[in-house]
Amino acid sequence: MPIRQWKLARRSLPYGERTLVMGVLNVTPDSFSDGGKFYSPESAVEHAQEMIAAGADIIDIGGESTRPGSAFVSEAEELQRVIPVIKQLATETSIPISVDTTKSSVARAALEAGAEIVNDISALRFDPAIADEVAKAGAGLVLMHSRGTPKTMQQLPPVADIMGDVISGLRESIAVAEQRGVSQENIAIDPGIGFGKTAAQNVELIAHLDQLAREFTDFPILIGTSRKSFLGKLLDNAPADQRLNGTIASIAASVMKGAHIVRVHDVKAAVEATKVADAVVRISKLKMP
Ligand code: 9MG
Repeated sequence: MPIRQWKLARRSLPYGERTLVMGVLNVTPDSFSDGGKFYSPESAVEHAQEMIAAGADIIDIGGESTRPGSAFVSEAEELQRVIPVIKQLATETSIPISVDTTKSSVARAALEAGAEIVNDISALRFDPAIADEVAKAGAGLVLMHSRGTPKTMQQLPPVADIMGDVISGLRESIAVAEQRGVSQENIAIDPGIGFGKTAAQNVELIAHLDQLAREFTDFPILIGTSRKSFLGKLLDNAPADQRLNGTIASIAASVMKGAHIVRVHDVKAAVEATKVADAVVRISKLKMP
């Protein structure tokens, strides 16, 4: 696989050589997968350090829950949750920090505090001015496909052609980002597993990730399957804390289908899984005619 560079605020991250692991750090009181365990800034920073020791390449810090049905939090509340953690982590670590937000004001403050990536689950639909902040900072931008809002997304009628919807939605978001000055080399794309899709459509998106990779050859592909409810559905309604094996299987499948970055809660397990999947991908590519 060719090695390419994803441009961030103060460095470039090589991708394509091995799968990069993004560790999830939720600083919300109600995070669906970790029960809001890392809510205080001290415990959040400690947990980030554990993920870095386990091999995380990026830490993604979020102060607004995106679980299905969750409501927006105020800008003031979100700032209060994420900024102290970003500041502290930026002084203690050298790996890139990502902020998971849909608000341009939070993106700006986070980039000033030391973040290098903005992870926008609305792909600029909620606040296109996020692109202005990213462009000014020369930061990385994750454009994730979603439908509706976290509050409404699971009530929406399913679309007939989910692949088509993801491809056209991401194309529109890339165009908005570029019109506002974000360079193509700063953008990563994400199919948005679990955001306004049925369980079957989530599986379909993983199965057809290679099609997404062919449509968007110049962009790193990020995917987040970790502990999500479609895994619970496949695993006899297993609760979030019983979905590790399913998560690992979905990561291996995603890597085989072309994912460059995986967003996960369980970093050590994901690092080990991606090492094995990467070795298989490398051999498969060498043997291709
Ligand atoms: C914040 N968040 C929750 N799930 C996500 C996913 O699948 N991708 C990205 N980029 N962010 C996510």
